Amino acid sequence: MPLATTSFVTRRRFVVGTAAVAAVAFAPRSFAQAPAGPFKLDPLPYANNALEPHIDARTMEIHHDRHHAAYVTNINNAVKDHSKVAAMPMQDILAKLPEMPEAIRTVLRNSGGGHANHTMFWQLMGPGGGAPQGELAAAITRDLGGLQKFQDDFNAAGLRVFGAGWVFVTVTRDGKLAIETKPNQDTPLMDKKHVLIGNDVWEHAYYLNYQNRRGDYLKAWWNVVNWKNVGDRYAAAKTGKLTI
Ligand code: MN3
Repeated sequence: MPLATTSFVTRRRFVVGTAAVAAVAFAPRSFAQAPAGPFKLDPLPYANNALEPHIDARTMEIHHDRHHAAYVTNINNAVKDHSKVAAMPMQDILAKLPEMPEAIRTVLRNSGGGHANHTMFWQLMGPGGGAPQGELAAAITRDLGGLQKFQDDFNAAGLRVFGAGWVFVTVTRDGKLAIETKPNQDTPLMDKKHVLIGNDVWEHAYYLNYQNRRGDYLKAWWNVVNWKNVGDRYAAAKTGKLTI
């Protein structure tokens, strides 16, 4: 019995150790295998732990370094033999999905949408979020019933997304705001609209900390919205300079 126990523990340690080594070895190799471009994964504009306690460092690391990285790898692989598509900005690809080559259309929709959504998502978050100012604050009052009603409605819409998807605020060229949801990695960019903000309600965005409590994640997320960045996006939308 003591012998069997020792042997079990040793074997278990060995297996765990091997898995850990394999995981460490795998991460850099998966980056190295990705084609060089044309689409790029920008580093997070803040540290992995900058959004704690609302979003934990491990979630940010896996979300950015693995999920988002995989979307970028997928689209770079897909456009390898499609030089015209490879030369297009992502927002144009998504706005013209029905015109894209059929063989890569689904990858462009899922991984291209994922790349656009996550690029926007990292950019609009940050520590020390502040509050909406100026024209943006006025638009929230005018179009969304004020900040509190807007946040309640946005959270409710995020809760209603069945399975994986996103809740967005779209913005028109004249600054009008509206709440909209999409399944999977779809984005209003596919309807030739622009996105002011969006929250990722895929389980990978919150499961480590919140498990099934998506409503708690949606409420906590407002603590990491950087309203200065959102204001910059609003100004860019009104001057026609907002891309993804
Ligand atoms: Mn995600």
